[in-house]
Amino acid sequence: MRVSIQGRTLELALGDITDQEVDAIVNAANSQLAGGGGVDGAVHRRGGRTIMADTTKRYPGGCPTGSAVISTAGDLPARFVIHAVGPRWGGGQSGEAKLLESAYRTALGLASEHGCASVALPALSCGVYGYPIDEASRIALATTQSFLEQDPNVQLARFVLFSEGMLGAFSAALEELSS
Ligand code: AR6
Repeated sequence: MRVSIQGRTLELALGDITDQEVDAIVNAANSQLAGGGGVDGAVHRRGGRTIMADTTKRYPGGCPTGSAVISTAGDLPARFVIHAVGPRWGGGQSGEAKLLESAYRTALGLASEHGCASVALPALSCGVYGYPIDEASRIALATTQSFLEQDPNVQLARFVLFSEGMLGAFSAALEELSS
């Protein structure tokens, strides 16, 4: 599914984010930038050691929840990896929605600052961090839509979802948002 936003494209795809041939892929990182499972595991496995070497050198203090940092993409087909730290779901009363929104907004802003025309994003916080998918998909898409409305550089934002179920949830949210 794909929508056009002032000539820019917001699309949904099923697949593995590490296969994406785009300028930047967004990683679902933790605040220590220590690596882990899910998207993070795949990024470091496929991208090789230079990604961790670069992030450790440039961001020794890690990255706060709700923010993002940028590194080399190592052996991945992308030019950059943007490590975004979404919140752990704790019931919804701990500012999770604002933190998830700012993780996406910061990641997209870094892509723009680095001249990226195309960005692939995962469903931040929807795996190990346990964020309810319906709520997370609405925040992810609304934040990206409003970013694309204002940003001059990013022409394509592609959410890469890992299962039919996730793709269905994101598709329903995107239909709701664009109706
Ligand atoms: N491509 C696209 N989506 C994927 C892939 C992939 N290769 N692998 C998993 N997903 P998660 P989080 C989906 O757990 O919830 C890590 O240990 C997955 O099905 O990667 O933000 C980090 O180090 C889910 O829908 O990220 C952190 O400690 C979504 O991507 C922590 O997990 C996000 O799942 C971050 O947890």
